[in-house]
Parts: sequence; C-alpha cells; structure tokens
Amino acid sequence: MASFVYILFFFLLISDISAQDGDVNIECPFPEGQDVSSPEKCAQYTACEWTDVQCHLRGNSEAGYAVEGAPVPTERGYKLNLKKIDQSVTMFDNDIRELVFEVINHEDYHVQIKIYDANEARYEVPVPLNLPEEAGTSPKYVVNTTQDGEPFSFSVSRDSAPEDPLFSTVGALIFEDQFLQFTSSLQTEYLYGIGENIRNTFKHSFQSRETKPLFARDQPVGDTEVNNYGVHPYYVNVNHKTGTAHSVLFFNTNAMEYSTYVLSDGSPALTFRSIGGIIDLHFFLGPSLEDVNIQYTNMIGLPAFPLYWTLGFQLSRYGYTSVEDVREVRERMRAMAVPQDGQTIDIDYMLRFRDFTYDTDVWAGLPEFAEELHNDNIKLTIILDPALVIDFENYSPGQRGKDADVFVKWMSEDLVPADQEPGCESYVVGYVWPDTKTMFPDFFKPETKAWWANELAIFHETVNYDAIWIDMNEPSNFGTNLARPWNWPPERPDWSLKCPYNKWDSPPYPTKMVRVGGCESQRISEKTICMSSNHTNGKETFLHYDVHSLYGWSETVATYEGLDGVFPGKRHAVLSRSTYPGSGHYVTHWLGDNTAEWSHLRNSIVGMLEFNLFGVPMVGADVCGFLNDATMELCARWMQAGAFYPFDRNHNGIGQSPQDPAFWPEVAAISRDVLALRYKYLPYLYTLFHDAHHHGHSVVRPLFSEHMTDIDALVVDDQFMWGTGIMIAPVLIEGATKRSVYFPEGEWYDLETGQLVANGPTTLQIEAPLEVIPVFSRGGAILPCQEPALTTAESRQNPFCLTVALDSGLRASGELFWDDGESVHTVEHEGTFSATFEYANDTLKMAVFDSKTVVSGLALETISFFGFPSNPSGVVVNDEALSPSSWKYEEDMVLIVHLSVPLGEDLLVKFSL
Ligand code: MIG
Repeated sequence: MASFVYILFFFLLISDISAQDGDVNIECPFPEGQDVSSPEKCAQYTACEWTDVQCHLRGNSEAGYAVEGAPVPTERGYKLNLKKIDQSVTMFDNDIRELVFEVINHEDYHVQIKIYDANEARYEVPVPLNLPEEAGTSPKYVVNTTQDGEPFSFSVSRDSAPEDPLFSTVGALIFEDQFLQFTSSLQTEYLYGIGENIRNTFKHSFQSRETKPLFARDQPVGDTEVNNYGVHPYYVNVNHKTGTAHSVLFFNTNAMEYSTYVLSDGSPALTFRSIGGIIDLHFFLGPSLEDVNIQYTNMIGLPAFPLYWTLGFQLSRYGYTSVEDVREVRERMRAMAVPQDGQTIDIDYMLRFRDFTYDTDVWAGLPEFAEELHNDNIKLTIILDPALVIDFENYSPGQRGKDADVFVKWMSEDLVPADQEPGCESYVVGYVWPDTKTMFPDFFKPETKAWWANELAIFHETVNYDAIWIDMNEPSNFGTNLARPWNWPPERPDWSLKCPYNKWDSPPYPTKMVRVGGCESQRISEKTICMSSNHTNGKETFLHYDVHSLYGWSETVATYEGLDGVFPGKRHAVLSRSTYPGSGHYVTHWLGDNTAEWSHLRNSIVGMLEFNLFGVPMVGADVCGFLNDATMELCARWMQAGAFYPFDRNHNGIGQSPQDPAFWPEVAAISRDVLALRYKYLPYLYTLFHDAHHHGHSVVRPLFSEHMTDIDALVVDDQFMWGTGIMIAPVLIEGATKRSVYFPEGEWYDLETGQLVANGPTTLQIEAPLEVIPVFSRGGAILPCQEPALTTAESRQNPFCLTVALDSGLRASGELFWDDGESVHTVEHEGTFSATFEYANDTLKMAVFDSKTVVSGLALETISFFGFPSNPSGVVVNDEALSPSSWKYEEDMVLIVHLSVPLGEDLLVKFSL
C-alpha cells in the first residue's frame, strides 16, 4: 500500500490544492442532459458542487466512502469494509451505506474486484464465467487501497511497475440503489473497445468529452452517441511506452453509460455509470494484445468454431418476393461465376411473419428450393424473430409455448393491463411484425429452451435449413409507450405496449439513452418491452430491468443448444444481432442496419476490430449497405473489403435496388476476383478460427497487435490484419484509385504478385484502381492456401498451396488446421489434422500432427516464395531431386515450386542456392 500512498502524496504536490481529492472534470450527470447544467440544477444534488462554471462531483472525502477497519483475508483474496462518509450527500438517493470491497485472485494475469452491498444481496449477472479452480501462485498484479479511516480509493498495477497503475480510481465512488458511478484515470489514451456503439475511430477520443450509453436497442448504424444492439462493457488499454496491453471488464448488465475525457491534471479518464447491479470488475494483464484476448475469452467462453461453409460468401436480402425471385438471383450469380456458399432468406418467407411457418402460396416450393440449393452445395439460412403472435388457436408454436408457459410475464399481476387480450395470462404483450399482438419467449427458462429446440426440430422437417439467423433480439418491440406502433393496422384503434411508471420503468437516472437516437418515448423501454417484466431461470427470477441486455445472449444459448437436436454432433451457425460477453461462444454477429454510404463502409472496420476484442471474431457488416441504394462503385469496394470480413454477407434492405454482386457486370468481375482470393486463403482463415476456438485468439487484428510501441500503428483503423500474416488496406473513399497505406516494421509483399512493396515502418501510396484491393503478406509468414472454387464444398477438395513470405533473415513459419469442417471440435477429436511449417537455412519443413485420414487424397501442389534471394540450382523434395522444369524463378524474387506430395505426410524441401 505504500506505493499508493506515495502516489497520493505526489499528486497533492503537483496538483492544485483547491481541487483537493476531487476533480472538477468529474461531471455530475443530469437526467435531462448536460445542457441544462446550471448552479441551481447543480444545487439539487448534495453530492455535487458548482465551480469553474460546471457541476461536478464533490471530493472523495465528502461524497465518497471511507475504509473501515483492516482487510479480512478470504480464500482467494480479501475483503475490506467501506462506509459512506456522509449519508446526506447523494446524487439520486438510496445510497448504500455499507459496502464490501473484495479482491479475488484468479490467475496470475487475472484479478477480480467486486464492490457490493454489505447487507443485502443485489442483482448479479447470471452469465456463467470460467474461473480457475485454483488461484495462480505468482500474481503479476498489485491491488492497493487506502487505509482504515481514509477516503476509499483503489488501484491496480503490474507488480513490475507499482508506481504506474493501470487503473486508479479518482474522486468519489457513488453506489446508490439505482445509480453507480466510478472513475479511473488511464495510463494512456490508447483505449479501445466498449460497445456496442458506432465509432468512427477504433481508438477513443478524450480531448472532447464523449459519453455513450450502453443498453441493447434496435438502433440502426449512425455515427452519434447512441446505444446499439449489444452491450460489451469491456476495454483494452495499451501502454505505448512499454508495449503492453491490459483489459478490464465491467461485468454489469444494467443500463449504463461511459465517458472518456481528460482530468484537470491532463490525464485521460474513463467514467462508468450503471443504474443497477454491483461493481464487478475483471482485470486481465496481457501483456501482449493476444494475451489479453486469450485471457478474456477463456473466462467468457472461447469463440465458436465456425462451420467451414460459413466462411464462404453469403447472399441475403430483405424483400425477396418468392422462391423464383431468389432463384433468379442465384442464376445470375452462377452465370457470372461469383462464388457463393450461403443463401439467406429474411422474414419475407414466413406466413404473416410467424416464426416456424412459411407462406405456402407466395413461397410455394421453398422445401424443394432448399434441396435445389443443397444440390448446388449452397446452404440455406432462415431468420427467426423472438416476438410470436398471440393467435394461439391458429398458431401451434404459440399454443405449445403457452402450454409450456414460456413467455415473459409482468413482474406482478397488478401490472397486467386492463385491456389484456384474452388467453394472454400475465404475459407482456407487444407488437412487432405479425399482424396481431405478440409475446416474447423468456429464453432463461429451461421450459423455453426445450420448447424452442422442439420448434426448431419440427420446422426443420418442413424446410431443411442449415443455419439460423436470430434478429430483433434486443428484444425489439415497436412503438412502446407511443400512441401506436408505426406499422399498427390503420383500421384498428390506437394501441401500444405501455410501460408503467415505477422505479424500474422510470428510474431516477435513465442514462443518456433516452435522449439519443430519436428516442421518441424518452423512456428506457424505448423500442423494447417494459423493465417491470420478469424472467426466470427456474431458480431465480430476474427483472427485465436487470437482464434486458442479456435477451440476445439468452436466445443465442437457447438457439445454439436447440440446434444440437437438429444437427447432432455438428457445430451450428447462429447469427445474432444482440450480444453480450460470452455470446461469441455461440454466435456470429453482424453489425446491424447500416446504410449504403462510404462512411459506413469505413466504420464497419472499427466494428469488426471491436468485436474481435469482445470475443466474437465471426463478424461482418452488411456488404454494400442495408438502407439506401448502393452505387456500383460503392458495392465494388464493399465486396472487396467484405471479402476480408470473417463473416462475408451481402445483405440489402426491403425496397432497395438489387445489390447482389452479379447485378452489375463490373461488380461481378471484381467480386469473382476478390472472392477467389478469399477462397484461396480460407485454409489460413480457418486455421485462425481454430486458434480462436481452441486458445482464444482474435482473428481480425489491428495493425498494432504486434507493434504496440508504434504510435503510428496505434491509430490505424482503415487497415486490418488476418492473424499476423495478411494485411488488408481496402479503398474506402469514393473515386479513389490509390490510397496511403501504413506498413509496420518488417517486410510486406503484395499478396497476389509476391512483389516486395514495403520495408516498414513506412507509409506509401499504393495504386488501387477499382478492380484492386491492396492486400499484403507479412515477411515471416507461411500462409496455407488452396485452389479456389465457386463453393467451399468444391474448394475443400482442391490441391493445397503454401505462400511463403520471407523476412529479412530469410525465415518464415506458419501452421494449418484441417478437419471435416463441421463436426464438433474436441481436442481428442480423431478427425483433426494439423501441420506446422518452418522455413530456415534454405529448407522448408512441414511437420504433420494428429490424424492424417481427414486429409487423405489431398495434395500439396504449389509453394510460392516471396523474397527468395536467387534462382536455386537444385530443389530436393524428401530426398528426391525435382526436375528443373518444376520451378520458376520470376522477377521480383518470386519462386514458384510445383510438386505433388500428400498433405498428410511430413515434408522436407531443400534448396541449393
Ligand atoms: O425491422 O427482418 O437488422 O437485417 O433484414 C427490421 C428484416 C427487421 C432488421 C435486421 C435486418 C433485417 C430486417 N430486420
């Protein structure tokens, strides 16, 4: 604790004494927004004071808590009692007078810190975490607190640098029944993550204060301070001086907001506010960015291993009118020879927007069409929405749901509206797509999971789908609290779901969300169901107020597990709009309703990078944009960038002009090329996903991943990496035919020509006419590849290749993972193959591990070297000399070797120079 005292002392010396233990930049929030700030308004909060023309939190010794007594050891750490210093000082009342601060040591690189009510249990997040059975024995962190009688504050540091905390609370902790607030100074401004919000830069900005709400909402992509579909209160902070990263999860699901800004002493700060639950923080110390990703995903759940076909190109739109309509597009794709692995159908296929039905008139032939797709090796994804019609008599999934009592209910009978529809018991009734009112399954309930699994299985008997898309799971409800939903049948008298006015539906501090994104009702139930609804997992009940942002997560678990019955022994493809930490263990995420605009193409890269931090590496945006019509040029550029999204799906909105890549001959040709490049490197992408699933790695990475002291790399967010081997620099500006590309340290080769382009660190202008997307391989990488085809079913049978990009020491390495692309993956699984590749001392070695049967019949036929020093005089493959006609040394130091060896056997290739 000495170090912390030392810092306080130091701080007092250098800072303005009048700021004392507070900081004038710790803002007091007003429910009406900061614009109303005035001395009079400020005076309403005893925890706040007005100085320097702003309303800020009073100092820690006035508004905070004091340490009471000495730490009490626990099995894995210790507890410390805290007591509110002055109970008359408050923001929104109901301050919790006595708190416990608890340190829980998990692993050497992972510590948990909880602050909770000493006397009464409060809501805690029910998402299961994987915590080690035994604590680590040599923690790399130090937690410091102030001492008995002192105003409470704490810090977390690396043991190697106790004087430079990673996290250090500033000012008073506020812990009220419905308002929690804490602030930490940060080591640097290199802060990434926290979502889901739309951000135009990956790195957060501090110079002008930014405050963004977090609460799941059906909220299209924009670029303002709005809460979007999911919630990830998780950030990564990079120290560019030491080249280290750490991360912090604020494990809380209540409505939140956070601000980034600078403190009075100029240091960057982060404030979190939540309107419920407890303070539960997990710190991960890295120290590399990938270490951080691995530590985090191991706790929240390792990313799902995607079915191989889902890495292929997928086509979708909202507004297909019939099977024939989809077939026409498919035929145009085929005629233009554009690769495609997946076809998605949106809510159009349903009968009156009822889940588990299809319109047998307008969509006649859908079951046969599924088989037609399957014959062409194309997989079918269908959409499901959570909201189900209350028309029990004519809708058996609804009736079966009612029989099993699966729907979300009001928290008490007296809240059931007087005009509750007959038969709806105490269910919360709203309105979404179907032509009459709807209910919402409570996916926490075991009965709901069983019912949902059964419906998934029954419908699969009718339409042989391959994947499930779960949309609207914030959950979205139309017109909550308004006179009528926008799509309410015009002939019917006004009606909408109306939420009561009570502490849950009208909390004292509703967060910024009620003032952003055109929040018409200005209530936290905007576009969703009421906070005073109840969920239950059979053991505990949860208020919707608490678990709202877990609705998507809970539906995800139910859907993934439900599909076990449909596809036993296989992995599943589930695409979800709403996510929470842990969702990545089950799903793919797309970034929601974007617009066919260049700025949305650009910010999709930020979103993709963020979801890779959030443990949801299978992510992409709607290629070519959802709202508005895409131009040919935008769609061409988006097909190029999208070819490097892990999840590559072109999806269009209803009423928009077609934008499938075959719609324009130019886009078709460009897509054919860029998808051929994607398909060629799918073995590499798949191997990255195996590393994600098995170890917890990210797939798409920022340029700084391996270069954290490179301050130029730390701000690049219009380029990204696949693993460490491939760098993508898509053109994101209309009319541009070249772009400036930042190359971090090392050698970088054009992935297609093999030409050495850059010796980083450097920035170069790279030519990129419309048909070109700049893509590079890093010197030192060996990338497994395979001859592309129009589907992965075909490409998976093709000969393999290797791209060996040499570094300045003429070395490179890489790996390949292979299996049947669909079986549930286990470590002991028999059907897996892996190989490592190493090039050094003029010799390429491939070492094969695990079962070889899964690659029997597959051959390695081409090895391309980039940066090869000279034309070899001889090449020996497994002790046999190759005929000189088998290799070609081209200009630009590219060597292409043709051979034919089984993939399943160790390989040694020696070059004589
Ligand atoms: O209210 O199913 O984000 O991808 O096409 C719109 C129709 C509902 C929203 C999804 C979008 C999907 C659309 N859905």
